[in-house]
Amino acid sequence: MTLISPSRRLRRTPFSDGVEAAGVKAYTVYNHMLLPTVFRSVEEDYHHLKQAVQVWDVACERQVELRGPDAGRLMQLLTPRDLRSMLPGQCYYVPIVDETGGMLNDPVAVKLAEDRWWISIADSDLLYWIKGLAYGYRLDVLVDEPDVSPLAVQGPRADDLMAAVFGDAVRDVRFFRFAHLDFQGHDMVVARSGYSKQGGFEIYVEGEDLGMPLWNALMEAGKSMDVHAGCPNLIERIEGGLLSYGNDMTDDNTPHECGLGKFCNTQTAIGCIGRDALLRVAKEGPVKQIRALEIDGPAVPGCDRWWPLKHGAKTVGRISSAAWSPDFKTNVAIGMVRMTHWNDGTELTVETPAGPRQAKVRRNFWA
Ligand code: THG
Repeated sequence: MTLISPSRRLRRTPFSDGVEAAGVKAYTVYNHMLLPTVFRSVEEDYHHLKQAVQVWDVACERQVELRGPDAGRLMQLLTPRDLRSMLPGQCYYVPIVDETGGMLNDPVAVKLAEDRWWISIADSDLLYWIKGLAYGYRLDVLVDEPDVSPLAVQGPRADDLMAAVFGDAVRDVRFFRFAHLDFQGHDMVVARSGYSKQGGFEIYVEGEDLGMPLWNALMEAGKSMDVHAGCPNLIERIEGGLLSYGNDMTDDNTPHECGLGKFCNTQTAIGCIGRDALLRVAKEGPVKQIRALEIDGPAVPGCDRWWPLKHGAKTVGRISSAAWSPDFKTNVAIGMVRMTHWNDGTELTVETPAGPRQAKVRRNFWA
């Protein structure tokens, strides 16, 4: 792997100075923005995340803001999840699909008010799809990307660290809800959410001025809690079955293939784009689906292309994410497997760059 060339197109974040001072070792690019991937080592970061608390620069989880009388109508056009009972103060994980039922993104929708939403997007240029729909449907809504940068606090000690900075009220915020809390005289949206299974919060920081003051306040308050800079951890998110758009699924996949059928209410999400296509796959059922898999042998290399899953000479799927799990003492993986071979315990062969390996389909993820 070669170094990344800095440029104005590859956006820095309000927390980049802190990330650099903390000794970031590698970045990836996500929504045209820097996303740290390693601080000490992926394994050390993993153990620390499961034991203590980390502060993550996830500013690359960019917001698409919908503002105006038709914001709610546009939001329901975008997703097959039924939003009718969603209240301001709630966050929903929402599949976004195109007219064929193909996944365009899997963001977190944040309902700020009836007429104001943030869509906290995964790595695809969803802004243009949404702008196009708002224009084409002649909706009374403004669609833009505000300068809002999430900072995540994740790990078993996240409640204590957040309480030290935002006060004890943060402890009462429920999962996938948010509250408005004060930081140095500024109102911030603080949600109990985040891209790990260790628990924690996401602070939606508006503008860049408060980025480093907040980063520094968390680092200072967390000294006695062994706080460290961290980032979404490959091993932990595979164990937890958290999907990565562009890796584990693309616009070729329906939400049902991605195991996101539970976030679709295609019958009642009247008017959503892709409804007819999804009603068909929901009725028939998908013919391939995301599965957890175990890969035998020593640590596999990083998965930067799909690895074929074989049964004899026949290709029956592919692995899209894989890593050595120190806790489970095996390689944990996420793949897409054909129906004929997706049952728990099915033995397959995976063609890794390190040679063929035995792989076993698992019913559940590890977390
Ligand atoms: N937080 C915010 N924005 C994001 C992410 C995030 N944008 C990009 C990316 N992550 C979007 N993808 C996901 C994937 C999984 C989850 C959230 C965003 C997630 N899933 C939980 C699970 O599957 O267990 C909970 C889902 C639920 O029960 O509603 O949290 O992380 N702001």
